[in-house]
Amino acid sequence: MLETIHHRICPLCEACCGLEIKVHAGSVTSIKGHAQDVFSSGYICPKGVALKNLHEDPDRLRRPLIKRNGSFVEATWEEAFAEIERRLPPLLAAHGRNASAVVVGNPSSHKIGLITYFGKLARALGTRNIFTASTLDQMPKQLASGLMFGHWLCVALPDIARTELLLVIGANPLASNGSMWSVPDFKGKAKAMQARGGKLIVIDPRRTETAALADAHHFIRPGADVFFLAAMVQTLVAEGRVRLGNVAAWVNGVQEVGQAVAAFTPEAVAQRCGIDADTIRALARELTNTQRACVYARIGTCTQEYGTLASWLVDVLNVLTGHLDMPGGAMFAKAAAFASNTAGQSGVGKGVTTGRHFARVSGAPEVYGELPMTCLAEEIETAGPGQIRALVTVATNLVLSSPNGPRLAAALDTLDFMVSMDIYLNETTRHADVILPGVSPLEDIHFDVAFPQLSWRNHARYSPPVLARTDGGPEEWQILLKLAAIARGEGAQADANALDDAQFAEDAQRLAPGNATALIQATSALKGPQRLLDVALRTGPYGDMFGKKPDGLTLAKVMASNSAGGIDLGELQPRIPEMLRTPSGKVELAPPSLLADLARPAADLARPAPDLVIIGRRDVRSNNSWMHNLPTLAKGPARCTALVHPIDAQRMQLQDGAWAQIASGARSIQAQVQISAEMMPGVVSLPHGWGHNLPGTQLKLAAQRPGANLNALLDDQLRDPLSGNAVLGGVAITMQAIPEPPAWACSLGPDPQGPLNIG
Ligand SMILES: Nc1nc2c(c(=O)[nH]1)N[C@H]1C(S)=C(S)[C@@H](COP(=O)(O)OP(=O)(O)OC[C@H]3O[C@@H](n4cnc5c(=O)[nH]c(N)nc54)[C@H](O)[C@@H]3O)O[C@H]1N2
Ligand SMILES: Nc1nc2c(c(=O)[nH]1)N[C@H]1C(S)=C(S)[C@@H](COP(=O)(O)OP(=O)(O)OC[C@H]3O[C@@H](n4cnc5c(=O)[nH]c(N)nc54)[C@H](O)[C@@H]3O)O[C@H]1N2
Ligand code: SF4
Ligand SMILES: [Mo]
Repeated sequence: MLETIHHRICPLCEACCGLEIKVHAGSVTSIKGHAQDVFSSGYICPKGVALKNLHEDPDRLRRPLIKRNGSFVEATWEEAFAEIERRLPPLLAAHGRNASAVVVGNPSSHKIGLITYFGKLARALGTRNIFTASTLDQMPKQLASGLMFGHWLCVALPDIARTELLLVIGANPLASNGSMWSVPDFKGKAKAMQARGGKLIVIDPRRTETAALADAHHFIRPGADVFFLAAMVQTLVAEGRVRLGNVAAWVNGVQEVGQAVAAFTPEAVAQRCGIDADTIRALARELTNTQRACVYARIGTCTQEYGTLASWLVDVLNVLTGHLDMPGGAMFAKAAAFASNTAGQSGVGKGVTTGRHFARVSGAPEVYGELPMTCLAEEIETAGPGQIRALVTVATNLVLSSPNGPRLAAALDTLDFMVSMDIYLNETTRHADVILPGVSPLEDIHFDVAFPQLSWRNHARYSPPVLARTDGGPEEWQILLKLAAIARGEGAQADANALDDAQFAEDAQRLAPGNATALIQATSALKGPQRLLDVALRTGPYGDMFGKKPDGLTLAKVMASNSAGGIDLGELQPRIPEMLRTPSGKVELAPPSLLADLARPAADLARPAPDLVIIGRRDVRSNNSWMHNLPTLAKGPARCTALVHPIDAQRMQLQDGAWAQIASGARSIQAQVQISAEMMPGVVSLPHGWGHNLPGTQLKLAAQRPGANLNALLDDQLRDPLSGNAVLGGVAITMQAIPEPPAWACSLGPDPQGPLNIG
């Protein structure tokens, strides 16, 4: 049998690398970067190679599971849907639509079938209880961008190909490969910038892999970014260095911002930040004096109590230094499909609002249609109308990923019914009554819906399945349609493709008012996400407009470019005012809700810093909570270690390699200590997504080196009030040596890949 070569976009992180995958006799024989890929040019990381492990993982679920008398048994798809039909609609009928909830996790944003169809399930359930990983991650960035530019996905990102100064705050793209910024091979691009005389500066409480590459690195006290950024803005205003560049005619609120930050002088914030006043001033001057410069900030600045303010001030700096929408500055991508800032009227829009409804227990406002993930446990636990009794989870492992995971786990056990769409029986899905397995990425089509809106360069790429499906199961979009039909009371029998046709007929009315029939006919050869994609591409900014622009894009054209590495749509172009979707048609530099929120940090400026706080960390061989079962990633040194600065270790009498109890309030975990001068003194770093020592899972390899669950330590009551985002860092802790490793660390089995360097 001949070897075949396939080209496939990696679905594992936001870098969206193009892969070249060789297959022989139905098995993957090699995975490497696709050198011709127009977006990633052959870059790959170890996780991309692990797609083979993922496909072949014996623990990955291939058939539905139903819990009977407390144990999971394999079931047919018909049995699984019948069980859901038996149990879900009666709960909705008895307790109302808001007795149900949906939680959608990170992998959904990488799968076209999930991202384009989960909204149909949410609408069919008719519930306000919609939770996603966005409120564990990026909602502050989305809210700040939405308030300033008019849509939740109008996110400015560095034009790294042309910049001369990149200030990276609270992000570690060398490990994460970028976030809210699709930038494969960040390292290569940063080095190219340095080679042309440019500079990389990193602000982070840890001297990260990215900081090690940088021309300068400054420690910052966790959670202090709002102070640091406000003082940079204050410097620009006080020294008369504000310049608006190309967007001068399109900015509202410059004066208001200047007044609002007046009290945040570099001297006033220096101690709180751990960065001296001269350094803050010098950075502000360097930023405004450099022709092509950009500030980029990510999860470290979002997952804190002032996340929205910090995210906003990042773009305030980009505007006030004349770098917004400028080549080499902070620019906006123009995606080929599905982008809200290419649809409808250009240059003006509805803007964004929050608080259209509120969480029942905490009163937290709805943001982008969602409630904060950290409200989920109390919404399940608290009796009364609207108490959540039925839950559908889609690609989320919230028991490990969400603060106070043990509380969530206990809450999940009290549900009347829980369905999980997932590929593993893991820490979260073990609580489900029915698990519906998703398809292996190698057996699925791929088109990135979200990330081209956040990409370093414009492109359109599509991947067909690498391998034919052998298990005969439905596609994930079909599962969502079946669940939606059951939730609407239409039963489990309906054919998924017929449901899709009916849904598309509805969508067509919206997409082509007055012309729906023609649209349905023009796309009748396609089904599911492919049909939605063809419409989105053809009506998108590069589209063929169904024949009106014959040279424009269609799905067929993008498909045909697969082996050539996709279609390059060029470098980022200035897009203001056309991409704005604010009601004023201007960049809103001073949204009233953000100015008002500055009162919190102002009052907090004098708050003494705790002696010891904890932050998170990412490793290139890990991906949130779910890739620890894959041999090529699991091997090597232990990754779930607590990094402690030597001064702190000495003070607390902690030994390298020994174990410690880490406590925060009443919660505590045990982790192995790694002494490291990478840390800012007073700050400890522990990765999240570990804690695979819980009973009832089917993750044999991961369970051998479970690691500590950072989220068992964190408080689910801490969040940024504006965005609802969880606080995942800067939390006060105490640490104490423990004489023995915990039992789970001692009971480790042998690593099939070699000896384990742990315990
Ligand atoms: N303390 C702390 N906590 C954090 C973070 C942090 O930095 N610190 N980071 C946060 C961030 S940024 C995020 S995005 C969240 C992520 O948290 P979640 O969104 O919960 O994502 P994961 O933990 O990665 O879990 C993904 C789930 O999807 C399943 N899955 C994988 N592929 C597929 C598929 O193709 N189909 C289906 N149906 N299921 C699939 C996996 O088995 C797993 O159960 O974690 C957050 N939690
Ligand atoms: N290998 C790998 N890649 C991933 C993931 C993964 O788990 N593993 N997860 C993916 C996901 S879902 C996301 S959202 C992205 C996230 O991508 P990034 O935003 O790059 O996330 P991190 O690598 O966690 O980097 C956050 C940095 O913030 C620092 N930090 C912590 N607290 C503060 C603070 O208060 N202020 C400042 N200035 N810095 C702080 C941390 O030390 C850390 O270096 O990564 C994605 N890519
Ligand atoms: S960086 Fe790694 S995980 Fe991310 S898309 Fe590329 S190969 Fe996949
Ligand atoms: Mo994330």
